[in-house]
Amino acid sequence: MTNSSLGIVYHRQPYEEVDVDGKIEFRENKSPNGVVPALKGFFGSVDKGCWIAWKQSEQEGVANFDQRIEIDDSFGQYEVFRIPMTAKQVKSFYHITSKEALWPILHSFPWMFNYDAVDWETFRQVNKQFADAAIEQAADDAIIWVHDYNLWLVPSYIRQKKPDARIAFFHHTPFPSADVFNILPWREEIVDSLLCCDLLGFHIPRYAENFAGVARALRGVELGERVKVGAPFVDQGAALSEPTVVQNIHHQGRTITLDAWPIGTNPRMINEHLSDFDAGQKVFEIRNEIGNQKLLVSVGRVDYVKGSKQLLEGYDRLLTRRPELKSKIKLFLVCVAPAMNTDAYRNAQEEVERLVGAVNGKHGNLTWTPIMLSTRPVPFKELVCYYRAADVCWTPPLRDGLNLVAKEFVAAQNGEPGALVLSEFAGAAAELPDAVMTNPYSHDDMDRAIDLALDMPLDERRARMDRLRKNVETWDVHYWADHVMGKFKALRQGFAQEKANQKAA
Ligand code: GDG
Repeated sequence: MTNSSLGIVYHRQPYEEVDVDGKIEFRENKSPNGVVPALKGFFGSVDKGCWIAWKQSEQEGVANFDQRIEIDDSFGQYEVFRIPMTAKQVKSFYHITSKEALWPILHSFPWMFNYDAVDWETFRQVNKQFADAAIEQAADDAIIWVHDYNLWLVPSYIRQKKPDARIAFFHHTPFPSADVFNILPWREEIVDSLLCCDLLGFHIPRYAENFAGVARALRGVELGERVKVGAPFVDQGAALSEPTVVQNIHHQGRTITLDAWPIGTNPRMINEHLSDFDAGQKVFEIRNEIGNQKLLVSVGRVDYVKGSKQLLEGYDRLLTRRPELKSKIKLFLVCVAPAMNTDAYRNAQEEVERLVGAVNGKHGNLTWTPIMLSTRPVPFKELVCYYRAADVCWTPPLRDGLNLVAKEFVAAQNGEPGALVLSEFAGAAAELPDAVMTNPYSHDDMDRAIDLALDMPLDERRARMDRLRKNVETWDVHYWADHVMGKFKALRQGFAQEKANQKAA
């Protein structure tokens, strides 16, 4: 039994395991971007931290590896507790239930919802294993911070065994409206579990409001104070804007704090990479190779929610509508193939490859290829060079919790006058109003937005990028971390007060 003061419950391990001559070494992730480093950063501010994740094993419930390991890296010292899970459990819990049933609902794609393959009992069991591990690792007054929808049931299992636990939860995805969320046949069990939390975090006010609506419809919870939405959010007029947001929910004698605050990126780290001699060379090489063409970049995982199909169709229309752009423009598309071997993801990848082939075949010639596609991950240090060299970053997800790529592009431009074309349905749109907004569901609007970005006068591009950069630099990953730590502090104070009141009574 350990006694961590912060337990992060996230399904993936926070490092890379490398086999060096038969000995396993734990190394920091090669990509210093995304969610994992943002979360590891919290270990620098607590006495003792622990991370709970799963690791594949041969036999159910039996670990053929050390379950608990100590990590000492640039983020600090912390423990990692690994839950053994068989390939069959991972397939059922993650690839099927999480990705084929829950993900499409969260992203408002109900027609992709695959109910028949779901084994809810396995989903429950896996969530219970995570809850048990968290209870075992965490000190009595620890904050247990659970991440994302694949661990939705963890809070209720913790609360059942440890009624006075301090539980926080963060959603990285959108939270849909009740009309869509209620398609889930397990909706009550999920909402009851989320109502076991003390703090529920979302990227933007719209998602917090959607959750409040679901909880009110299903459980008749009482909504607490509503406040006006302020910086960094757009409070009206945008697809994801909300003028006010509810602060807390009261249910069965407990108060659940709702928090809407978006993760940021790390502009300092990005610009440190870019100030390396090698990075400078790479940016120079990219620009040299591109010559007088305009470079468009688009980066993301292969996923039907990310809008790659809409992007490629838009690019095809652009080259058809404006043939004078041929040989004057190039799209670098990073669409990393998923490890998942499910129909939906295989189809999405095949579609991207087919469309890229079709556009290159239709518009390209011996000396000019309109699209350069990478389905392999590009090392982050190289990726930021493309962000810096690009004229336009085209990010048209149909739905996205936030979208860190948009913020990374802005950070990497560091004063260069590139244009960001961003879907109105990415959470980041609620805090980056100076992007060229686009509605990926409308051909006309996609066409308007890419034309606007390509033809925008330098002064306007510069002015927009300056404002975008100010937002991204102000509301960065450190700001997010301080914000969350502030919420944790308030939670701890609330608990201490409650205990004092109980004692006095
Ligand atoms: C989920 C939510 C939410 C991508 N290709 C490469 C690469 N990446 C990195 C990017 C960025 C990260 O992956 C992607 O982050 P996003 O936020 O864009 O999207 P998701 O992976 O879907 O993340 C999302 C996020 O959680 C945080 O809460 O914003 O809405 O879906 O950091 O740079 N990195 C490298 N090579 C690549 O080829 N090295």
